[in-house]
Amino acid sequence: MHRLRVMIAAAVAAGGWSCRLQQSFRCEVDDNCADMQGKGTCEPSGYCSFDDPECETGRRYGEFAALELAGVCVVAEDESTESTGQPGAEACDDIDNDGDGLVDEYALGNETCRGCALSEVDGQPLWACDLPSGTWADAQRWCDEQFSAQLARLDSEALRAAAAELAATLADSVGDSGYWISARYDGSQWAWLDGTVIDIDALWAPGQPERRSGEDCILVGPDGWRDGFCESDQLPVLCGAP
Ligand SMILES: [Ca+2]
Ligand SMILES: [Ca+2]
Repeated sequence: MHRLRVMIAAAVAAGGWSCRLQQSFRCEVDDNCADMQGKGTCEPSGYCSFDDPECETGRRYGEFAALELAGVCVVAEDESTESTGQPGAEACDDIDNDGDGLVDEYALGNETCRGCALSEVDGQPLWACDLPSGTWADAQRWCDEQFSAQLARLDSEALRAAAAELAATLADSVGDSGYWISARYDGSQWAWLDGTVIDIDALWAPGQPERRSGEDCILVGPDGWRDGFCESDQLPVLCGAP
């Protein structure tokens, strides 16, 4: 109980506390983990640990770490999730911390990463990156390199609605175009990267598609999809599950 009271005090002091006792507490620096018995450590996972000689690393997560970490010994940094099987909280660090096969995806406390806004819709991760990724092919490569992901495949109404909502927040300069996604014209039909044909007729933005020569890649705007020039450069990119 002593540790519990101390952690509540620390959480309140750090301003990160709301009214639910079962809520976890995230730290940014060691000072957020202040304990009356000594100072705690803010681990790379974003949760506090405290000295415990029974742990190999000498540190054990406090009660207010994420549910799967609370009370668990901290694992040495050079031991990956794969080797220990111990899940961690996903963080923007180029590592699949929680062992779900996705790298740097959305998690509570991991809402932005490398200039991208992270979200999850229908259990699918989205990385909305309002940055100059390049052409459609560059964008696909970029999703892979940054997040071991690929251009987003918007299979459900919920995913399409989320993409439109994200596109509505884009700067005016790109608002007329939108995000690159996985869809493109394969020479005879519109299809996702894996070749699955898209039932696209109801998805076009007003006035689209224009079908000018070379407009074979899809951009998602706030009001629907448009056919864009695959070689258009410097456009934002929406990455999705690999
Ligand atoms: Ca992960
Ligand atoms: Ca990570």
